[in-house]
Amino acid sequence: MSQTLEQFKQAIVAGDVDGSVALSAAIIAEGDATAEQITDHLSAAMEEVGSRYETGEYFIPEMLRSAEAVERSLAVLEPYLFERQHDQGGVVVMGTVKGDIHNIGKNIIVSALKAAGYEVHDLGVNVSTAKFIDKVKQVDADLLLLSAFTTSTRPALLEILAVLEDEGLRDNLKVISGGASHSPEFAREVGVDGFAVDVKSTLAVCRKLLGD
Ligand code: B12
Repeated sequence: MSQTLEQFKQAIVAGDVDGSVALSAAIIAEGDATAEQITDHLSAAMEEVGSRYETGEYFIPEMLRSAEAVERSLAVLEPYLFERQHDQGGVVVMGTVKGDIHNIGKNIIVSALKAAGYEVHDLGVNVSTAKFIDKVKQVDADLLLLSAFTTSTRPALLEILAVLEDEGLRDNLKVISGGASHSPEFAREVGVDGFAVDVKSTLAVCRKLLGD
């Protein structure tokens, strides 16, 4: 199993869409990988792609091919991931905040939460404050997860928190933020209830805030 997961990770790093889809099917056929192992390998692959981009080894086309490999693999893997759900999760609204279009890390967290048994409403990227608030009300969310990858998203995060407060929605809703460029200090300053850096810590924060 670990060999297939390793090959899967390498296929994503290489931007090999067909290879990563075929390996996703192999992971399902082997049947012994946990949801956490799968999302850990997806994250590690994209972190590697991110650092290759930053060091100038990869350019935007390579990165977008890897992103497509993740997206297509998740489409294959999601039913398998959901079969293995173990938590009785709450209702989650998630999206990338206004002005920000990064979605790879968000999509991985969405899949991991669904796999863990949460009901997840994914609003996509560049999501306005109004859209977040409407969805939180509509589905009576327990958790609002905000992805923010660039530091210029700070006003958007502050606006969402201010509107939630004004509308009296803060008592029954926990807000968690995360994404590249986030630090515990940034999260504290903005005033969210929780912050996490990867799949494992995100699941831990969600469980803690829901009192599981
Ligand atoms: C891929 C990428 C892109 C791709 C995005 C493709 C896509 N479909 O998402 C493209 C090329 C489009 C892009 C564009 C830009 N990018 Co860019 N991008 C990256 C890069 C290299 C990797 C991001 C990634 O996918 N990482 C892999 C995933 C798995 O990790 P992740 O995103 O961090 O997600 C994990 C955690 O953060 C966490 N997480 C994610 N969301 C959430 C939410 C919650 C609630 C929680 C708890 C946890 C959590 O869990 C995830 C899984 O482990 C990063 C650098 C980096 N190393 O992060 C820069 C980076 C994020 N980009 C950056 C910038 C500046 C930009 C641009 C403004 C560039 C430009 N000048 O045009 C534009 C932004 C346009 C916009 N309006 O948003 C900067 C942000 C810097 C800053 N401090 O503001 C970074 C940090 C690069 C850098 N060092 O300068 N980018």
